[in-house]
Amino acid sequence: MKTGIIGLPQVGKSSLFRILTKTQLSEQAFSNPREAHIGVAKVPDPRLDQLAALYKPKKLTHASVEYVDVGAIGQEALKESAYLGHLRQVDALIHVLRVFEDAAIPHVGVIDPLRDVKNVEFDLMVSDLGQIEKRLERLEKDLKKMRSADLEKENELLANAKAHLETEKPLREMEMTAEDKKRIRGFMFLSEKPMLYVLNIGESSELGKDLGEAVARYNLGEMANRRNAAGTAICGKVEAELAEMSDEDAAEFLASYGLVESGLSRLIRTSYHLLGLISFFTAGEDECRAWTIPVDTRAVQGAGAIHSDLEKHFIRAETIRWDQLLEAGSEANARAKGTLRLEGKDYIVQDGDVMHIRHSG
Ligand SMILES: Nc1nc2c(ncn2[C@@H]2O[C@H](COP(=O)(O)OP(=O)(O)OP(=O)(O)O)[C@@H](O)[C@H]2O)c(=O)[nH]1
Ligand SMILES: [Mg+2]
Repeated sequence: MKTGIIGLPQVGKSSLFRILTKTQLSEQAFSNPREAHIGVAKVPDPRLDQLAALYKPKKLTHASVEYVDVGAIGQEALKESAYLGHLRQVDALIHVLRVFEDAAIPHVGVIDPLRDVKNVEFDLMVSDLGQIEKRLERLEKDLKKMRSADLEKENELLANAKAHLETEKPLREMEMTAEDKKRIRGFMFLSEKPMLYVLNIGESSELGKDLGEAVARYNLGEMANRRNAAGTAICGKVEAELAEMSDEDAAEFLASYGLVESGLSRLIRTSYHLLGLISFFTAGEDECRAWTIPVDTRAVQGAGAIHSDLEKHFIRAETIRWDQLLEAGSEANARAKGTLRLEGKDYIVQDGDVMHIRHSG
């Protein structure tokens, strides 16, 4: 699962990418605006950290998400096939918005993130619309030559999508059946991708408060509450400093700003959930680990995320919520207390479950 980082020129996209993925890229690597950079970020998870404190495992493995940093967005960039190609293949988008003031770094017009959101959304929709129109022309010709139920369905769906876009609403807000979604999946429409708006705010003495209020203050609440969208804020400058610190120093630094966690942690988690992903855990003395699965995954498929053999030879999953396990102090205690459950193949795995897969293989 990949998340693309987009935004207008010089808003802090690459800076965010660098702190997210801790990728050491030379300045030169950033000089080609049509080149995409791909990196992996660990998904911070205090629940997993607490399980690790209990088990003291030899190995601790967090979930991870991939991020893609591309050059600045705009109608011109979106006409380039290399640029479009990078963006199409991601599963969700993060739109970085400039709020920080810095006279040395150019920005088009005054600071106005809502305007920037609307402009970029418009560009994404124009790009999708162009693609749809091209396909509709082709379909019209093909349908004249032969009748096909499949092509007719596609034609109708794309005509609906076109009408939807013409009301200036992104495809992520369109009502679609699972079948419709599948039918248009191949187009990889940009405005259909889940969207996280990220306000990159300046430093302040009340950073905790300012981060918390930013989405409302810059009038993004309405946009961020729409279907398949979310909003959050970070302070890129402070995050860059935090990234250089030890965990202890970072915690102290955050506390001095009245924060319990960094904006970056929240951002990663929000983008993880926006992708429709949750984590379940396996815990033991060898390894404590988070496994990534889509919401509504059955236990037997969850087992498959660990190893295909576990899926094949699945018998049952010993399951307990992470906090119940911590409260019990051990699996044996949990079993005695009755909080450890035995779940079958069709159990829907919940975010934060700790599972032990029993298998016959
Ligand atoms: N003051 C301040 N400057 C920042 C912040 N984030 C980035 N910058 C600066 O803004 C400039 C652009 O940052 P980048 O991260 O390269 O921005 P970008 O969006 O990737 O830029 P392009 O890829 O060229 O569109 C650099 O000089 C950064 O040092 C921030 O939070 N505060
Ligand atoms: Mg950049």
